[in-house]
Amino acid sequence: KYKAVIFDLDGVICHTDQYHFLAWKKLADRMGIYFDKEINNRLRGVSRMESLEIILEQHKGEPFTEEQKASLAEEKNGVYKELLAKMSTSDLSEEVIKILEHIRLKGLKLAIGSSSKNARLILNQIGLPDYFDAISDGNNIMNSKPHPEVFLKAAEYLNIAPEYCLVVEDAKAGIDAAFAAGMDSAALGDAYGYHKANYYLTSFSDLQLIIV
Ligand code: B16
Ligand code: MG
Repeated sequence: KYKAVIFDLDGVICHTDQYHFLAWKKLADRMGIYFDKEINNRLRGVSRMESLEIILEQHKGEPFTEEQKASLAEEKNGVYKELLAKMSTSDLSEEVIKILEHIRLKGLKLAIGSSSKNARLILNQIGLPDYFDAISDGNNIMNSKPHPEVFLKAAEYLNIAPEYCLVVEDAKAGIDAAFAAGMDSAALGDAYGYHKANYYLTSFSDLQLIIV
């Protein structure tokens, strides 16, 4: 049924979600703003500036100017990129490689659909710079998930209609985006059990049960 699989990056292909958490936590601590894993889950799939807005909901006091917000986001991204610089091929699991190869051997196209502006850097770090047939990321979209743009662009780059694409996501915002794009979706991690998904994956390997 499917002709392509579009993978979210952060929280699906690799665990940069941990690094996002650490970088936001560092910023929040410095500013004396409360931040925890539950708030962090709301940042999954959401753009950098929208993530900052969610974090600043806990800030009591004068609102920040757009300029101040841009500099806060830049500060977080600096810390995040220091963490990304330490990533290597060991941050890509054997399990993920095996399943990507399985899907490719079945003749399907593979793409990345990520809200991140650091997506290509991350793919380089984990040793997959040229692996995917298309990469749609934070640099080619105006609206981040739950808006469908990032996945519709991926389908367009692949030249495959949305109805033949399956999206793999760890974020509820990402499942909403797939749904809005008219694509089926498989949910894992934080999105597991979310009602808008078509499939639930207890592990990445469960994809083998869908792409047979
Ligand atoms: P950046 P994904 C998303 O990646 C992350 O889940 C989200 O937490 C982050 O804010 C967003 O990328 C933007 O990332 O600051 O690197 O541009 O899950 O869509 O692959
Ligand atoms: Mg994600």
